[in-house]
Amino acid sequence: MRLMFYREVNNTRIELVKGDITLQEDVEAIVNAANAELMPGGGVAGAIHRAAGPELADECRNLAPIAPGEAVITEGYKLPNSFVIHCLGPVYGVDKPEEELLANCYRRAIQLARENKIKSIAFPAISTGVFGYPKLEAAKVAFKAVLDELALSKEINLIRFVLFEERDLDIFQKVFED
Ligand code: AR6
Repeated sequence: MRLMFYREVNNTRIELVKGDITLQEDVEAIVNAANAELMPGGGVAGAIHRAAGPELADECRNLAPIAPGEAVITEGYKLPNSFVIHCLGPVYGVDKPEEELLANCYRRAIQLARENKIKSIAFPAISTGVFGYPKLEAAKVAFKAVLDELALSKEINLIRFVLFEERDLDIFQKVFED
């Protein structure tokens, strides 16, 4: 994992790193870019379920389906994290209004963290893979949603964006610096 950039906002450290969401050992909760059925699938969801083991899908079965913009929380099982917060992002061009639905994912995830006394969370770039959300637009929505939510309380210590590809890190960094 490579720390690229950080900033303090209202008592919270916001970090950008290049890395794998399943290898964030120092955060209490990681966020899954889930599907509606909360089943393994590809991308982030596949990686998280593989690392957590089959008990994660067992717990998820009782919580599915979820709608775009919604989030649910489970245990982390074999992951190094105590919790997984599963968010369903919008499919770009299909689930509308997509900005609002994507923002809801980030905000709801942070709210669930707060409700569960979680102080550190790592997010992937929700909806920017299979769901086709353009990265630059997604980065803008993600930061705004996180900043809006953090303005409401000081309880979260760390929010980390974990970008899988160098190019995505560059995009998120540019938006973050603006
Ligand atoms: N760690 C961090 N980021 C990752 C990782 C990883 N291990 N793997 C991929 N990414 P996606 P979505 C990046 O497709 O667009 C699944 O099949 C990836 O480069 O995982 O919300 C589910 O089952 C991309 O930028 O999520 C759903 O059906 C970003 O994470 C559907 O895909 C999100 O890619 C969800 O699609």
